[in-house]
Amino acid sequence: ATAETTDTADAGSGDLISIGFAQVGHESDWRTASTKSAQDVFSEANGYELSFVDCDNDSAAQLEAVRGFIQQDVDYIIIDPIVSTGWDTVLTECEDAGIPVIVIDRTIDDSDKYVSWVGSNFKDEGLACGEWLKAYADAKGMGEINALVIEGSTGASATIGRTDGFKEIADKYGWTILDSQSGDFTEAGGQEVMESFCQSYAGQFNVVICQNDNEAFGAMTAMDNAGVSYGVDGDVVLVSFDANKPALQLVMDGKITANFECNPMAAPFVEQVIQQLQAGETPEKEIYMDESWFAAEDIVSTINVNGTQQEMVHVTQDVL
Ligand code: GYE
Repeated sequence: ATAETTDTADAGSGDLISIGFAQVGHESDWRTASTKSAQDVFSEANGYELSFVDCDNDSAAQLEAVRGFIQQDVDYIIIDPIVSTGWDTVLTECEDAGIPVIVIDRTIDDSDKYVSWVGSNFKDEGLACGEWLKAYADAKGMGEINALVIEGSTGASATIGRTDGFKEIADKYGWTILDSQSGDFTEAGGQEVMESFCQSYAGQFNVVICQNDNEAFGAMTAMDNAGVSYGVDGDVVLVSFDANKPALQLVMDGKITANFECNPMAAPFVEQVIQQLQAGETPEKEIYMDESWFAAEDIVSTINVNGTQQEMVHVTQDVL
């Protein structure tokens, strides 16, 4: 796929701070919110000139986009890395060109040649999901756990963290993960994977973990079509990540049993980093954003994640 560039800059806008943003793509509602956050914050009215590239989930296109920003000689480069590896060469090129890089959302695991990273702890999200499920299953007397996982895009740190976190808890309590397949963080992908799961594991599963809300929407369609009931009154516990508004409504309706938030609004934090750099200050290397864990039923109030007690939020109209 060819990446599409939208350059919102006026020619000769010399006083604006120029920024290139290599975005993952447009696979999910979360992503749409992330893009909007950047476009709102890095507007001309706020003193910025944003070159935005939608990399359409294509790693090669993303490297090309970053190199394009080096050629444009932008002041700062923001990268939301589609995959976590393969970055050191291009980040060295950014460094040699004297352009500071800020990484958002997903992490880069094979290079630290960037100023700051702003995002979420995906492993903690997976651990939280597992610990909540343990408490919920005990409270409901569920017995054996037989789970199916619809993973996000392969190689994305968000996928790796959520998968590892949940698996760690599944191993700890001796649960069975019947299968774990990528739905590519899309609704169509979630539906397709769930359709095949419904055929291969008919009657064998009681938990479905979707690594984002769009996959959960697709999985719901597939389960509806296959006559599988889910949610608080159904046979299958349905869990999701992201907690976007329509998905939280589904939690309130009892269709999604629990949802683990991931905050897409990184841009205001990135702006702080840029303003610190402009002022000659040294920003923090890692900036974690706040997030909450949401449940349809008010039966598990806190869960222990990595040694800290965290609150589960019972979704009501007030939360929406
Ligand atoms: O969960 C998903 C998006 O990287 C955390 O990517 C992000 C994930 C998010 O497509 O909806």
